[in-house]
Parts: sequence; structure tokens; C-alpha cells
Amino acid sequence: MTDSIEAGPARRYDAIIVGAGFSGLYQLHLLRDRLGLSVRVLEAADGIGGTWYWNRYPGARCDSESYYYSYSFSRELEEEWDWTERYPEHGEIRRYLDHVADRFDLRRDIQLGTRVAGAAYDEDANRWTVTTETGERFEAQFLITAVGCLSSANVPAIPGLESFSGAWYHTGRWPHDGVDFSGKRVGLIGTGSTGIQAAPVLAAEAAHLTVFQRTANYSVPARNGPMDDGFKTWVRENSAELRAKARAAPNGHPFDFSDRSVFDVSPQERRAIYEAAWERGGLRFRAAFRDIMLDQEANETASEFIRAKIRSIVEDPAVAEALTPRDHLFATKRPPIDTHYFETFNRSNVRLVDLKTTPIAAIVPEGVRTADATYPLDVIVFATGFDALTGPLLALDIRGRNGLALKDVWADGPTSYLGLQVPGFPNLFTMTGPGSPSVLTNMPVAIEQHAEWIADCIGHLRERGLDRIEARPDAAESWGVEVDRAASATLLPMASSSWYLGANVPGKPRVFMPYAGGMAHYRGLCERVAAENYDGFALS
Ligand code: N01
Repeated sequence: MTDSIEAGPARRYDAIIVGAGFSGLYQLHLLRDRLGLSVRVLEAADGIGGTWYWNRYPGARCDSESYYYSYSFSRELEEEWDWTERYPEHGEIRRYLDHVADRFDLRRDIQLGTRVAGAAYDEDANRWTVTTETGERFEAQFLITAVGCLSSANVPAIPGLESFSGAWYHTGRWPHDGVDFSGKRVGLIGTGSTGIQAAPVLAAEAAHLTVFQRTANYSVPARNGPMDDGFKTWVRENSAELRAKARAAPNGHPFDFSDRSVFDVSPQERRAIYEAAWERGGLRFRAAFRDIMLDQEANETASEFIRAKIRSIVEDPAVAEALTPRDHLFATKRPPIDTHYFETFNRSNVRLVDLKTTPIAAIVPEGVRTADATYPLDVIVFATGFDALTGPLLALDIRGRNGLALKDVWADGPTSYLGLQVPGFPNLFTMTGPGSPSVLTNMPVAIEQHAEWIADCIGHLRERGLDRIEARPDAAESWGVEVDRAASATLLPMASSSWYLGANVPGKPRVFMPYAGGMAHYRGLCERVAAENYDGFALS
């Protein structure tokens, strides 16, 4: 429900949370129901769900498996919710989050249809004033951003888009009524996780699909399917162990990384191990050997295995070659998983356009014009990703001490302490912010850890009669060094076109943004900081 809008005095709360996705819902529950704070959640969308409210494109489902892409904080919640598929589809995740909102009576403190336009800190009052696009004002001691990492849609500035005579959509802003593709010539721009999920479904629905690919991508079969009763029982019986495993894992997934090196086994054994991982499917392909993400030569064996799979699946050798990634190693960009993506290019109604050889020159009224041809289209689907991690935060126009603008502090890339706080912005917490593991993990694990740490921190302040916490500049500087060190210890910074580095948005600083030191290690660091009286923060 959207409250009526009235100009006037600011409404006062202990805490404002921006966003009502996985992060905002749990943070609200903890601050209100555990600490007894008055809390208002401001959400731009007309419904809860965050990323799952917006991403309703054909084929949209989670790449983490349903039984652990969910909250772990409530055993009862876990007991009463039944997932239907190995990878939950977007509508099912929305139903789950709606259920969570009802079960914990969260809706009464969530204000939908309310887009935050600015947030400014008043040092004397020690309060944040949050202003919405319609001019509503809210004041709070604590401001918590729960805006997600991938919520600022990136629609590339291709000349002529406004002249296109058909319809166009960005996957992250998908119409709720869906789009009827029957009989339509569809152009899909982008072959990241989203484009790779959407292409097979679009090909099946549309008269014709043209996939415009700038960077060829690796993908492993998801092997989606229904959750059968036996598997559901196994999950229920082993839930505590699975959750503990996810919490102890570097990436928040409850699967074991092999302790074998690629070079511990013969080429035949290696091939058999990759084959088994390919058959099993999913993101755990990376866990087949311990050094895939650490050693270039080791990774090359995985990369080459997938390249060979592409050649074996795609019938036209020229198309197979164009689909074969050669400019980056497997999983140095976020690895997609798919349902018949490469097979889609064997359909007679699907064409691949390799933008590396023939870049897009313009969008024209009848379709997309590349360097050497015009492709007539009725619909263009932009699966062109997001202004990741920093985009959603900078959109809030956050101003800290003395009017300090976050966009100025981050002009050369994001800085933070633990990805949780930025010096100069007291009592502002950035859930899953840049500098934290966030997008390198199974997100609910990272989200729960941040929500709990923030709630404990605010509880700590209140118990001691303190009312301000702010990251110290020296702590943020050291953390920046650690974020760089952790990234450099992996192969992740090697993919020069990765959104982890901001490379997909023209003009964005090239800085590796998430913390690659591993979720479990990070959790330990955060716990140590809290135990040592919030070491690195100034409390007053
Ligand atoms: O976005 P992307 P995404 N002209 O940035 C291309 C999460 N996710 O929405 O690689 C032509 O990965 C771009 O090309 P290039 C997941 O974390 C999760 O697919 O920059 N092409 C690339 O091919 C994922 O990583 C799930 O050369 C242009 C594509 O568009 C993240 O979201 C599902 C272009 C963008 O790929 C983002 O994925 C889906 C241009 N001007 C996504 N600009 C689940 O788990 C960009 N491209 C459910």
C-alpha cells in the first residue's frame, strides 16, 4: 500500500531502510522485531521482491539452487515452504518473499511506490533526512541501503534507439503483463547470464530470433528439473548441515570444492571429472578442482573443455567458432548456466551476429544496423546488464558530513570499510555494498550476514548509550588494499570486459569492486571487528 503523499514535516523513525528485497525484508525484521526500533522501508517498486520484482524476462530463474537460495534464519519458515524446481523461477521467488513479508508481518512498515531521490546527514542532529521523488521527507538516526547490487539497468546509448518503430525492453525492467513474441522478429542484445537464460525461451516463442553477441561466453548446463519428494525429504533432513556448509563455504553455496589440483590427475581422469561435473550441471562446475579459479593453466583446462562442448553441440562450425570464448578464462566473468543455450543456435529461426566482427552502428526505425547489414526487427530485448554495485547507491544522491557527496568520494571507484560503511557517512550502512563479497556469493548468505552484523552493531550502540558509528579513514584505506589483494590472488580481475570491474559501463572507473577473499573468511573478519569493540570504526 502506498501512503498518501503530503508535503510537510519529516516523519521520524529510528531507521530508514531503502529497498524491500531479500536484504530490506530481513533487516526490517531484525531491527523492528529483535531491537524494537521504529523502522520505515522505502521501496521504489509497487511490490516487494527487489531484483525479482523487476526481472521477469522469459527464462528468468535463479542460478543458485532453490533449497539454499532462501533465508536460513527461521527453521519454521524453512519447514513450511516447498520449492518446486531445482532452480526457482522468478514468480516462485516473488511468492516466497511475499510469504515472508506476510509471515513476519512486515508489510505495515514498508512503503511501496516510493523512490528515494536524496539522503543527507545532519551532523548536529545526528540524523539522516531522506527525500523521495515526490518530496516526502523522512528522518532517521540510521540509514541502511538495501538496494541490491544489480538494480540499475544499463541500456547502452546506441544512436537511433528513439527512432526504432518496434518495441524495446530491458530485461531488468520487464513488463508485468509479459510480452507476446508470437510471430515477431526479435533481436536480443547481450549474452551474459540474462541473455543466455532468455535466448532459448525467446527462440521458442518468436518467429525469429537474432542474437547480437559482443563477447562470447562460457556456459554450463543448469540441469533444471522438478524437486522430487525424495530430494525434498533429503533437504529437510539435512537442512542444518547444508546451511552450516553454505556459511562455511567461500561462495555461500553448500557444496564442497574438490581438494584436487587439475594437475594431480591424468588427462583422462580430468576429462572424466569434467564430464561428470558437466552432467551434474550448475555453478558447482567450478568446484571440480581447487585451482580452477586460482591458476591460469588449470583454468585453461576447464575453459577448453567447455569450448569443446560448444563445438560438439553447435552444428554449424562457423557459428560454433563465433560462440567460442577466447578472450577470457572460464568464470573470470560471472559464469552463466543455461537450459539449451548452445542448442538454440541449431534452430532454423535463430541467427547469431558477432559484434566483434560487425559492431552495431545504430538502431534504425526498422531494426539494428551493424557495420555490414541491417537486421529488421519487431522487438529489441536489451540483456545488457547493470551499472553494478555502485550504480544503485549513487542513484540515491547520498550526502554525508558537511554535504560530502558519495559520488565525489567514489569518483575513482568505491572505497569503504568492509563494504559496510564509508568514512564521512556516519550511521549509514550499505548492505552487500562494494568491498563486501556480495555478488561473488550465493546472495542470501551474504545478505543475512550483513543484516545480522548491522543489527548487532546498532544493538551494541544502544546498549552502551552511544549513538554514532563511522568507519575510520585509515581502516577504509587498509580495507581497500585488502580488497585489491584478495582480487589479485584470483584470476577474477583478468577478464577485462567484466562488470565486476565496471567495464560494461562507459566511463565507469575500472576497479574490482566485490571482496574476493571468500564469504567465510569475510564473516570471520567482521566478527573479529565487532568483538574488538568495532575496531576500525569510531563510536561516539
Ligand atoms: O548482464 P551482463 P546480465 N552492445 O553484464 C552485452 C546476475 N544474474 O544481465 O560482455 C552490445 O553479465 C555484454 O557484452 P560484453 C549475474 O550476477 C543472475 O546478463 O560487455 N552488447 C554482455 O554480453 C549476472 O552476471 C541471474 O562485451 C552489449 C551483456 O550485454 C548479472 O546478473 C540471472 C552492450 C551483459 O551481460 C548480470 O547479468 C541473470 C552494447 N553496447 C543475471 N552493452 C540469476 O541467478 C552490454 N552488452 C537468476
